[in-house]
Amino acid sequence: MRLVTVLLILLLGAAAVWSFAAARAHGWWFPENVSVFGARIDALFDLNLWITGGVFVLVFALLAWTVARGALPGRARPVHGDLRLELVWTLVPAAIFVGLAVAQLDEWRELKYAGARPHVAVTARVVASQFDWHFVYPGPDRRFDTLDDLETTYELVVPAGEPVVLQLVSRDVIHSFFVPGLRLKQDVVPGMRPEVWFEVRGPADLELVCAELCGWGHYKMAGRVRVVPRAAFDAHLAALERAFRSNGKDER
Ligand SMILES: [Cu+2]
Repeated sequence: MRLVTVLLILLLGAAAVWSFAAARAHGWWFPENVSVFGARIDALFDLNLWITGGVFVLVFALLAWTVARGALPGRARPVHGDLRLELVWTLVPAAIFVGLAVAQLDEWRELKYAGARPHVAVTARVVASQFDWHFVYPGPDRRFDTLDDLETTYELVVPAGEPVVLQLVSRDVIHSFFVPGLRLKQDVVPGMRPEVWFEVRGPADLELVCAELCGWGHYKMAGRVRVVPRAAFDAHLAALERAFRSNGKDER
């Protein structure tokens, strides 16, 4: 019976490790990264994955060893108050976490600090609400909350080859703006207006999802981010403006 348990533990551990290797090989992974920043996020993700994977393998090996050895009559020994052990399991994880925190400081600063982001105007405001995404462009006067703002839904069009800054707003509860192809995820918290930025070199059509369980319709809170050349972006804005000025007469 003990042998079966040990084998099951080893099998389960091996299956888990295999699933990660197979996932990449079969494309059950993130979609291809198109953001100029994405490779650095992927490197951090891989670093985390290797560390947690190593700990996972270690724990499963230890578990199998403990079951194989500890179940022998008279060999199991209860441990109470082992200071050395407690120091090890406190200090080692603490060192790993502090190391990870330090390792990602540059990425955090460049992505999250308003002062470190590219100095360009906000391209669009993203408005999250139960259960869809709206996008507002500042219009010809380049200012938000004026009468010429252009609003659209579902599909956000942005220019390629230049930094894009988005301002995120929620109308109700906490949502999360997640574009896997950009390796970009940011919570949208009511009462706050976080800004995110990214840059994509060429045209791309990306999936946008809400990554925060925000109510019964969370599953359908999807959209697209379409990255197009600058000229096509300008044409898109011009078309939106024409539709807006025609007062709906252009729409059939
Ligand atoms: Cu949501």
